[in-house]
Amino acid sequence: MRKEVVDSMAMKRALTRITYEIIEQNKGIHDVALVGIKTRGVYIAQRIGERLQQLETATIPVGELDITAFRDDQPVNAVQAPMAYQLDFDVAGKRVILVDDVLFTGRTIRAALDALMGGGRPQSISLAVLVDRGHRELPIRADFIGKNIPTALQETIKVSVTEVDGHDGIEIIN
Ligand code: 3GP
Ligand code: 5GP
Ligand code: MG
Repeated sequence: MRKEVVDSMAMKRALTRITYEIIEQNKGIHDVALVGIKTRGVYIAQRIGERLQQLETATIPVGELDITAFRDDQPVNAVQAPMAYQLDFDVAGKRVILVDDVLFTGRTIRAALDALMGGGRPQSISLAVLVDRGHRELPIRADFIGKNIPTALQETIKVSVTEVDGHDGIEIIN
């Protein structure tokens, strides 16, 4: 069974709210850099980045991380390691905001923190997610949340973004 819980307009508003919260919390966007986690986190980061730039008339770096091979519950593929950790800008001194579509156990974010710290010493790291579905297995929480969607373990959240899926929206599938 599928149920749409967030439509494209509501998703847009949630991203707009996150954008304003980021500006407020950082007192502007000085030194702020966004890092999206592949796949859909990257598009969400790009959208937040565009809105931030429009509102603050400044440019900010938007990078991407692919940490799928580094989750502690996946077999590690050493050959992929250096590539997947690569970021196209220097995080040293930056206020990095990690961006992902869904926060679940927290293991992806733990791996992303490892990846970021390996590339320099950011001034700070915070986390923005479109959906927090609960079920954390690590002491990790998001600083900016689009929508809290409590789920049962066997349910999944389907996040659609126009860039990949042809439309925007969030569904619960069970
Ligand atoms: P994403 O790459 O855009 O984040 O993990 C591959 C895709 O499968 C993810 O897309 C994610 O949206 C989707 N997915 C749905 N349920 C799960 C889940 O429980 N774990 C993971 N890792 N991905 C899930
Ligand atoms: P975690 O590492 O916190 O368990 O899971 C976070 C990552 O797994 C996110 O990048 C997300 O894409 C994916 N994920 C986990 N659960 C779901 C889910 O229910 N729906 C979607 N779309 N992605 C999920
Ligand atoms: Mg994801």
